[in-house]
Amino acid sequence: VPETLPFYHKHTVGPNQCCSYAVQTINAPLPAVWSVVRRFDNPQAYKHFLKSCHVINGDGHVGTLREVHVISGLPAANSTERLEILDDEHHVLSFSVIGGDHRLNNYRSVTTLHASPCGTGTVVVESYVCDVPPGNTREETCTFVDTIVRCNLQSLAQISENMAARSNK
Ligand code: A8S
Repeated sequence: VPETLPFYHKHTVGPNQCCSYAVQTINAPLPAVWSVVRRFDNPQAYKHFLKSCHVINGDGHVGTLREVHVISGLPAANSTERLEILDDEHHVLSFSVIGGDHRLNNYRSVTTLHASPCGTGTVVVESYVCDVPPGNTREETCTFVDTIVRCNLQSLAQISENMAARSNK
C-alpha cells in the first residue's frame, strides 16, 4: 500500500457528520479502471443512480463543476459537484458536493486506485464524509451512502472487467 493512501483518506469529520469507506477488488488492470474513474464529465458511465451529467464550468481540471441529475425514486433530484483532486500519477480523484436538491450536504469523497499486490487486478478505495441530515441518525446516513457507493463500485468493477475481457480477445 503506497504511503499516499492513508493521507488521502484522512477526512476532517465534524460533530454532525458521518464518514465511512468501501473497498472493491476489480479483476482488471489499473489503467482500464482509471480510464473510467477519471472522467469527471461522465460519472453516469458507472454510477447508475445518475441519469445525466453536464459540465457547467471547467475543462476537467481541478475546480471543474458538474451538475448531475438523479434517477427517480431517490430522495434527491440533482447535485452540483466540484472536482477537488485529479491525480493521474497516484490515481486519486476527489469531488465535493457544493449544492443541489438532495439531503447529503457537504458530501466529499476520495477515490484511490491501487495495483493489486498479486496479479493484474486493481483495488479501489472510496471514502466519504457528509453531514447527517436533520431527522436522520448517523447510522441511517452511512447506510444510505454505503449502499450508493457499493453499487457504484460494483458497477465500476463490471464495466472495467468487461473492457479488460474485450481487449484480451
Ligand atoms: C457519488 C456518491 C453519492 C451520490 C449521491 C453518495 C447522490 O448523487 C445520489 C442520491 C442522493 O440522495 C444524493 O459518488 C446525491 O455520486 C445518487 C444526489 C448527492
